[in-house]
Amino acid sequence: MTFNPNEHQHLRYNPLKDEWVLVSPHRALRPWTGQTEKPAVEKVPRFDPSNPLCPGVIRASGIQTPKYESTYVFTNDFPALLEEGPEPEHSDDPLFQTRAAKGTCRVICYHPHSDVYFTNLSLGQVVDIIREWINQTRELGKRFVWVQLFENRGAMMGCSNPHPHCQIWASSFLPNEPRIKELNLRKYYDKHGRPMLQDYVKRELQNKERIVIENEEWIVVVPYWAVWPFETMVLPKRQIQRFTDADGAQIETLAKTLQTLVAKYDNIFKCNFPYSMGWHGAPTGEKLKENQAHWTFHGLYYPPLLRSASVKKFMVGYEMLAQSQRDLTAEKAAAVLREQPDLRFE
Ligand code: H2U
Repeated sequence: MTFNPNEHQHLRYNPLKDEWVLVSPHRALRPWTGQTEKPAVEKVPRFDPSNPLCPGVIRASGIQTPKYESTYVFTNDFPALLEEGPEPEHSDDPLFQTRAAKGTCRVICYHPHSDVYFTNLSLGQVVDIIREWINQTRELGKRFVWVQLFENRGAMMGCSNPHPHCQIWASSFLPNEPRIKELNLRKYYDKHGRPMLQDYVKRELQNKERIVIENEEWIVVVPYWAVWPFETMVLPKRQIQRFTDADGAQIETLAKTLQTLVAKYDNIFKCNFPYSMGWHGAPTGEKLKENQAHWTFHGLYYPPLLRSASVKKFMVGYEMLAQSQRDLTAEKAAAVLREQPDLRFE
């Protein structure tokens, strides 16, 4: 028998994380008798007087959310990171190391209406959201080494509020994911003299198998080393290191790209496809002055759904104790996404 990656077990390497994923395509047809979760309630009222993210409603802090008309940004009333506070003593004890942590957490409301999202907003309104993402990244990036913009979509991903919004946590330290990515991107650049993710874009463009969306400025791929069933990466065709480097053409095209990507996701199981998404670019703060040629700005979508609107992949057992494993190959997942219509089902 000759090896066929769509049928036979194998390992794939993630050069960004220096991690392996076990791919077991032969398991894809096994019967399922596990948990099924009710799809999240889809209908959300346009305005809910008890929702603190809606215009004019009083938040937990006692502050009134203003009657905003486009995007609206406020400091999280329950922030995980504060700008000021007592610092622990720096400890290099090999078993009990400690470092100081400072930062700030903000919430970005995308629009005053609760019943809108990328797929039913106009292109201009999505551009406004992206411009807000960039402005926040620029402003916080002056003071903080890492600015993490992320969105949890859907209750399945722990989103506590149905109003369209994302979060931004800026920190005085590099969190684990970017810290490890930084090391591996630098190692690749030092060895090959080119940014890893620009090489990766070129290779994916030649191969085409894992491409979900391609336009003049961006590609969306299910990465070769994907762990989540329908995980995707959004990558620029023209090298930029940070969100703040994106020009008008890249921003406009990104708006369209994200509208299409969300529509394709929602079309797979005819639901509001849950995910955590976010953006990674070169570190900021004191790193703004350093050469960051090894970094390529990119987006990451991590959706948990596996085989229906209610059946998610659990990262448990072998994943927790050994390493990530998937049944559906990245190529099959990309084909499923690619074949979905560009417009949302309703
Ligand atoms: P998620 O649903 O994505 O977790 O985000 C909602 C955020 O909004 C959450 O972090 C904040 C919560 O702390 N929030 C406020 O800051 N003030 C409020 O009055 C309600 C929610």
